[in-house]
Amino acid sequence: TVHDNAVARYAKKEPRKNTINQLIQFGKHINEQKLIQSARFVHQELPVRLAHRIIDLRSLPYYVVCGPIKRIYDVYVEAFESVRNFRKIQDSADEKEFTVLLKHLVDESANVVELLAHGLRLALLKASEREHLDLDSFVDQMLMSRIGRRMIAEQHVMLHESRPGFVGVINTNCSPRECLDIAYQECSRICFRQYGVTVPVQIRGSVSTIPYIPYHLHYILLELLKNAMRAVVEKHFFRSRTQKDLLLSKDSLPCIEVLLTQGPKQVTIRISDQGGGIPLDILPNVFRYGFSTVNRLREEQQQQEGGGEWDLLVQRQSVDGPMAGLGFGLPLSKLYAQYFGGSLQLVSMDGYGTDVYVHLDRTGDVLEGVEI
Ligand code: W6P
Repeated sequence: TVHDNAVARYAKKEPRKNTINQLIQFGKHINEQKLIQSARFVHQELPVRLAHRIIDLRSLPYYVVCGPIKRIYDVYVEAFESVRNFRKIQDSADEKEFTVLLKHLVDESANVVELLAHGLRLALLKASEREHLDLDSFVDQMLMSRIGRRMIAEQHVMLHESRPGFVGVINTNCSPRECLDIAYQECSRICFRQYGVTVPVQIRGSVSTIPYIPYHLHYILLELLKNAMRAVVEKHFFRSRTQKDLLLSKDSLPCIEVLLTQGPKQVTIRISDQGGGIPLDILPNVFRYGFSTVNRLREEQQQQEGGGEWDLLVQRQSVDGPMAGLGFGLPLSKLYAQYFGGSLQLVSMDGYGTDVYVHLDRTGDVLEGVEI
């Protein structure tokens, strides 16, 4: 068909990657001409990046690309076509219309992570009967690429708005400390709603600001704090209740300790909890997608034969609640950290607690979406 050729043609091109500093340099002192240039870049670049993912999706086994994953495929092909078929951007009117299209595409693909999670669990269930199936690097690639596509689309959209301290979605003086405080407040609220208790945090050290996309850092910190709080609460609060020990008071829950440090090139955020650590047999799997849920799902399916497997998966997701971790949140946080040249590492102290190290580049000179 026609778009098969187009996909192949675009997939021959390499994505054009930017650094944060290039994006800032381009986006500051924005004017109409630069907006047109920016739109032209996105117009050319999005189909290239989408084409690579469309090819990837086609290379998966047939039984994987059905249900939710087929829907992702359709969304990508439709996005590919609508961007590619947009007329050559010549003036501000074209640029404005193109920006509207980008906003639609960003909104329409909001549920892709969810679809991917459901599709993956289905695929792993099906595969377990036939073959060993490892989709981790595929999912890494899908999500890393998605972070990039959304970044360039949202960056263009946001270049229309001027916010103090921001160039598009980039905060030129993003404060890790401020981001931590905000994430902690939110996490504390979520935790209190779920468990009726919250875990105190103790923050040491200080760092200067970095050029960064606050949303990325917020996602990482919220996810890590949720995991840490959940571990601490479940170890120190519930266990003592079931053993009919004295109920621990809120104050006796061990703090989550956060250390902020910086060197010439990196900022480091270390988050330490005393939640008992991660059992050694599941430690190798904490960055694997959907691993922790597969067995649980299989049992559930055996109990509840009939009914669409889909509905079951969707329900399952919602009963886990907002504190549920170790599904997609941790590997996705790692990708966000790696996206602009950082990293995320986890060290478990068996029976005691977990340290997570988040390294972030502070130079702004690392290309987006570094190879993984
Ligand atoms: C745990 C498990 C985990 C994952 C990520 C971050 C912190 C923690 N703590 O027990």
